[in-house]
Amino acid sequence: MLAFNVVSSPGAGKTSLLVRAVSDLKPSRPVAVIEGDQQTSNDAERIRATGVPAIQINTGKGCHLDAAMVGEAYRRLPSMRGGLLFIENVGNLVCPAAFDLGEACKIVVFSTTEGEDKPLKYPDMFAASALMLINKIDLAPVLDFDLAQTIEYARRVNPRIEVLTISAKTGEGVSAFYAWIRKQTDRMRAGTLGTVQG
Ligand SMILES: Nc1nc2c(ncn2[C@@H]2O[C@H](COP(=O)(O)OP(=O)(O)OP(=O)(O)O)[C@@H](O)[C@H]2O)c(=O)[nH]1
Ligand SMILES: [Mg+2]
Ligand SMILES: [Zn+2]
Repeated sequence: MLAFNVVSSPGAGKTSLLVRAVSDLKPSRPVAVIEGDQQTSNDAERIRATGVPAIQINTGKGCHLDAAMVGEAYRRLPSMRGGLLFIENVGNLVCPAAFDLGEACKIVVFSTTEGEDKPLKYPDMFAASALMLINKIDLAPVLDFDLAQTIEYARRVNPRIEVLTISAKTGEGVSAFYAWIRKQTDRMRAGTLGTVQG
C-alpha cells in the first residue's frame, strides 16, 4: 500500500482535491481516505459520496494527527493491499510537519490565495514535503499570484521539493498529479521509497 500524508493550511483545498482524485483513481486500484479534523464528519462524508471508504478522526482540542490515531482508523478500513491511502491531516501548516504517520511522503497543498511568502514563514512543512501542489491556479489571474516567486521561496527551504500547479475545481493539472502518483508507485515497487505495511 502507498500512503500519502496530505497537509496544508485550513481551506487550501485538500478535500476538494481528494474528492476529485479518488473518483478518478478508484477504477484502477483500491483507494481509501482517513480524514483528520478538530470537529465534524463533513470531509469524510464528502469522500464517501464518491463511493470510496473514508474514516473520520476528530482531534478535539488537538491540532494534528499522530500515528496511533491513524493506526486505529486504518484497522477499520477494508483491505488496502496494492492500494492507495490518502491521509488528510488537520488544516495546520505548523505541527503536522513533525509527525510521521507511516506515510511514504507528505504532500503539501498550497493555494494561490495564501500569499507567496508562506514557505518562508512556515518552512518546516515545506521542508518536510516531497511535493507541493499549488492549488486554486484558476484564481491566479485575479490575485496577481506570483508563481515563480512562490516556487523560489519553497525551493529555498527545500531544494528538492517537486512542484505541480493544479485546480481541484476545474481539474487543470490533476493528470500530472496522477502521473506523479504512478511514479511513486513504481518507486515503491522497486523498493526505493519508504512504505507502510499493507
Ligand atoms: N476557485 C477554487 N476554489 C477551490 C479550489 N479548491 C478548493 N476550492 C474551494 O476552497 C474551499 C476550501 O476547500 P476544501 O477542499 O474544503 O479545503 P480543505 O483544505 O479540505 O479545508 P480543511 O479540511 O477545512 O482544512 C472550498 O470553498 C472549495 O470549493 C480550486 O482549485 N479553485
Ligand atoms: Mg478538508
Ligand atoms: Zn498539533
